[in-house]
Amino acid sequence: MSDTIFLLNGPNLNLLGKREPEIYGYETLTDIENTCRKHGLKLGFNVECRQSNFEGELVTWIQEAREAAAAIILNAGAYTHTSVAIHDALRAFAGYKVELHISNPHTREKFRHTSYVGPASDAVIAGFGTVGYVMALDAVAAKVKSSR
Ligand code: CA2
Repeated sequence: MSDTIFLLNGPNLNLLGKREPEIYGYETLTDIENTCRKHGLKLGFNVECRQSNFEGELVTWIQEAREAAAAIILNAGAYTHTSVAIHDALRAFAGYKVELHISNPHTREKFRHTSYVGPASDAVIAGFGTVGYVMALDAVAAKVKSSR
């Protein structure tokens, strides 16, 4: 089984740390990705970090994970609430899948209360700020190791 975990971030998450710190915190996406790569190595995993503002690119990466990754951690950003294409791609991935959010969408506007990612995922982590990325890695690593 692959020792790689895909950490995928969707639209606008490249702006982390640069706007709306009261919601999303002060860490940049580069900070988060560096932390996750380092933490992943300690857990025995290579963490492949990618961000895209394009729905189709995220779909292509989820498809690529079928051959290249044991698990996917996905913060699909606003596509969480709209994308049947991402839902379908996740359904076709047999490994472990986590829906991740920095904020808790359920405490926010009503349009954020629907997720197309959650029903195609094994677990959801939301509302812990950027610490949630490390929490997701710990949980996914434990799950993948226990399934071997
Ligand atoms: O809480 C999350 O992680 C979200 O996935 C973030 C998305 C939002 O649409 C989801 O409902 C919840 C938005 C990401 C936008 O990120 C920004 C970061 C800094 C400045 C502006 C946007």
